Amino acid sequence: MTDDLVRCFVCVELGQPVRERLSRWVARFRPMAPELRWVRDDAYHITLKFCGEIPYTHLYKLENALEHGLSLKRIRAFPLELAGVGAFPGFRQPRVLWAGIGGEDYQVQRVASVVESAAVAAGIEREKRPFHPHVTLARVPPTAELPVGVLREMNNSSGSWGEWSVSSITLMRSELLPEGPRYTPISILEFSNDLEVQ
Ligand code: 2AM
Repeated sequence: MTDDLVRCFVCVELGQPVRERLSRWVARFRPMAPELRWVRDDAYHITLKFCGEIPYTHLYKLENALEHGLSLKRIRAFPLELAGVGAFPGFRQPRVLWAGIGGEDYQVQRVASVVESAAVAAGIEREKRPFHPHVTLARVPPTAELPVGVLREMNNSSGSWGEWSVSSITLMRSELLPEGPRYTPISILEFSNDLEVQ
């Protein structure tokens, strides 16, 4: 790895009460499945775009393109609900366990599409897979025996962790450390709260 590259992604951070409720719910299952790689609750987020390792010059371009895109598309604060659990690619052979979005997700889809365009404008490769908003809770190591009972219980007991107002997105640095990834905000891009002129 060279010094002038930065591994980063753009995400939505959770409202604190929602993060705490989710964390308390997850804490019930963690001791039942220590073989899973559980994400620390302070690292919970919804990834909008994973940029990979990019040169710092791209980072400045990305920040500018994000600001421009959010303003051009008139992105304003919107409510988002966190509800329900799921697994990638599915519960049969899960690799990732996640919490999902309740109700309509078109607002977050719209922000993700602004972010994708900004990233492409900044020279970052376009994502080919469809965007599926989620908060990763745990990863299942390939060698781990599947905690089928825990998965079933998680599935049966999940509900809504509440709603918060999304008023910004975060450009986050990710450092891969032996003890797990460390995420540090590089910049927080606030949505404009100008009133629409009727
Ligand atoms: P996830 O949201 O499903 O956990 C930082 O690594 C974030 O970027 C994670 O939240 C991760 O996925 C997401 N991400 C998306 N594509 C990735 C990739 N190819 N490698 C690493 N992280 C990726």
